[in-house]
Amino acid sequence: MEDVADEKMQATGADDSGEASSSGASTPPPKVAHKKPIVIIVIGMAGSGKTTLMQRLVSHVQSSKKRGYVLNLDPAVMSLPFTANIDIRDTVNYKNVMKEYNLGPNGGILTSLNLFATKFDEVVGLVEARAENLDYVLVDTPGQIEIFTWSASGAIVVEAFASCFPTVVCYVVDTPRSVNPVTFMSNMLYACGILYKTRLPLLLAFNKVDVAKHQFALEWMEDFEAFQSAVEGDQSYSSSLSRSLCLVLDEFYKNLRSAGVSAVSGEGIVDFFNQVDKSADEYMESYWPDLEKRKAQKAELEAKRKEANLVKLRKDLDESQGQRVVISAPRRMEEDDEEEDEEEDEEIEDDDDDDDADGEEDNDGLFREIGGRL
Ligand SMILES: Nc1nc2c(ncn2[C@@H]2O[C@H](COP(=O)(O)OP(=O)(O)OP(=O)(O)O)[C@@H](O)[C@H]2O)c(=O)[nH]1
Ligand SMILES: [Mg+2]
Repeated sequence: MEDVADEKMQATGADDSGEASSSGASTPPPKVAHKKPIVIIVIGMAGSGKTTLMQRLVSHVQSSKKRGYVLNLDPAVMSLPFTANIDIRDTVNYKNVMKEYNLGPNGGILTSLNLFATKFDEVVGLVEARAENLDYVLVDTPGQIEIFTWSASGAIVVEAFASCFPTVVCYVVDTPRSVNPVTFMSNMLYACGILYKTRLPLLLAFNKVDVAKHQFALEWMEDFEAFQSAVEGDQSYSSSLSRSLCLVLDEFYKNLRSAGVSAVSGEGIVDFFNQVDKSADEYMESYWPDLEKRKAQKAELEAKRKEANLVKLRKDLDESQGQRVVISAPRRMEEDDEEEDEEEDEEIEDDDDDDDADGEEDNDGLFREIGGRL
């Protein structure tokens, strides 16, 4: 897979300048150096323009002589307008997944990503191996936004990157559609959910500004009365809900950065990257120390658990005085159950063997190897 990825990286046209990215706070913690790439995970509703924006970002990275690494995590995309270094479609066959698990298109995409997530440590390993020579890692995702609001795979992908590199979530908003206050509000609720779930810096990319400017959205975010007067005439349930929610979201808006962009014309892309760099600074200042703290707490809990087990073991040894040690009664019962199960299993072994063989064959069919790695 490395060979394939290398080949593809040449195809992206990135040069060897190896320039340091502009990420990092003024005094970054020593573990994450400035040279680490900034990961931009592009998320948004179906049709908001994620893939087109990715194409624009890839071409901007290339033309500004930076080095980028590109990932496609959309298993159902028909054709990509950019070259991906790692493409989920090379590993998981989305149509096979649908057939295999008897799923519709949405379930198929979700399950494909879940399957791919089981291999995501390898993906991050590949990026880590090249980290010194990269400025940006760009990640395209499917329009099934629930992947990032509640599915396990979204959390795995985001956390795997965020635990190694400055990571920024770019939430793409379809600006012309968001002129409707209810659509705007539903976009903001998704973005809010993602912000609080990932705790990462979130950058709103108001896309398609060639069609409609995003000024109205900025006003609604700065002044809730402006938003309320936009929904004033509408007495529907969703409008009155939006009116109430805009008061709640006031605090959330303060934690956001935004940029108006056009993936088609390239308008606003320079400002977009400035905002990305600022978001990466924010990652270093707030997310990274928090991550370190969480890691330390986890290590402390683990050490306490080990110590408690040791104390229990010593006590059992003292009590048993050299006889067989029973660490805990429930465990013993489990063992007894297992022994009984084993006896039963032996009786039906032949049938099971057949089933396993079938299962394995089916699973293998889901994964296509790339260069023997994934
Ligand atoms: N006018 C205009 N159209 C855009 C822009 N960005 C994307 N589009 C159009 O919006 C449509 C959807 O774009 P995609 O990039 O496929 O959207 P997506 O979010 O990747 O869609 P899914 O992968 O299906 O979720 C296409 O017809 C694009 O040409 C933009 O900046 N301006
Ligand atoms: Mg797309």
